[in-house]
Amino acid sequence: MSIRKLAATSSPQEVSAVLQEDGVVCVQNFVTPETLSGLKQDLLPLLGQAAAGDDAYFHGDKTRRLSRLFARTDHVAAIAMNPLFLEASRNILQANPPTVWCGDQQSEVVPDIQIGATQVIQILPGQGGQPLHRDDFVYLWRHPSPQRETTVNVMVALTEFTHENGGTRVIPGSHKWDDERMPKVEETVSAEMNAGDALLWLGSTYHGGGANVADAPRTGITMPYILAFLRQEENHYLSIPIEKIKAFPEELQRLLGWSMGQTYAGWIERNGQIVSPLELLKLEEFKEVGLLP
Ligand SMILES: O=C(O)CCC(=O)C(=O)O
Ligand SMILES: [Fe+2]
Repeated sequence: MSIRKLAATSSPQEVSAVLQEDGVVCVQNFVTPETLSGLKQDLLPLLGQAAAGDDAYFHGDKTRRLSRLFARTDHVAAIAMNPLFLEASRNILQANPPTVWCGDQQSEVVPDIQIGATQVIQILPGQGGQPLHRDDFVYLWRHPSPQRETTVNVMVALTEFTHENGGTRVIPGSHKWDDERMPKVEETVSAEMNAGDALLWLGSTYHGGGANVADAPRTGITMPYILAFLRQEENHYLSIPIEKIKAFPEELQRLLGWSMGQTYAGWIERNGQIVSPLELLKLEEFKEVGLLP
C-alpha cells in the first residue's frame, strides 16, 4: 500500500477522508514558497548550532531537534492555520461527539483541539531508523479505540524527503491494528516529498523517522493537533513569551491552550470567578505566568 498524494487545492474533507481510510496522506505544496523560505531562514541557523540528541534509541544521536517554534519563527503559524491541516484535524478529532447528562439536561459536547507540540527535526547522515511507534502512546491510548482519535500529526518537509535520506516511514492502514500486533520495518513505505510538501498521519498510525544513508541532512517540522482535554506534550505556557502570545489571533491563542473548553478544562480563578485564560491575555498588566494581576 502506498501513500496517497493530494494537491493543495484539495478540500479538508478529501484530506480527512483519506486519513480515515489509510491513516496517512501526503499534501503537495502544503506551504507557499514564501513560508518555506521564511521557515528555513529562521530555523536552519539555529539547527546548525544545536547539539544532536543523547538518546540513541528513540530521539536519535545523529538527529537535531528544536522546539518552542512559535517563539522562534512567525512563519510556523501558517502550518497551524493551514485549513487542510486544521479543518481535516477537526473533522477527525471532533467526529462522533459524545452526549453527557448534567442534571436533567443532556447535551452533545464537541471536544476542542489544541497544538500538542512543535519540533523541527533534522536527521543527519548516519542516523539509523527511529523505532516504529504510534504518537498516541503519549496518552496510553488503546486500539482499536471505540471512541476517537487523539492526534493528527503533520511533517512539513523543509528539504526533499527520500527513502535514502530518512523520509518518514509509515505503515498505511496500521491505524486499524490492535495493540498486540508488532510493527515491522518491512511493512513501511517511505514518504517521498519535495520541500514544502507535508505528510499527515493519525496518532494511531505506526511510523518513525527513516535511516539517513544519504550525504545531506533531512529536515522537517512536526506539530500534532490533539484533543484539548489531554495534556500538551510540549509545555507551551513555559515556552512562548506572553508578549508573543498576546500578539497572535484569538484562534491561535486558543489552539496553543489559552482557552477553557466546553468541559471547563484549563480555567483560572479571577476575582472569585471561573474564567478562561483568554481573559488574562486581554489585560495590559498581565506580563508573566504565575503573577495574576
Ligand atoms: O522524523 C520523522 O520523520 C518522524 C519523527 C517522529 O515520528 C517522532 O519523533 O515522533
Ligand atoms: Fe512520531
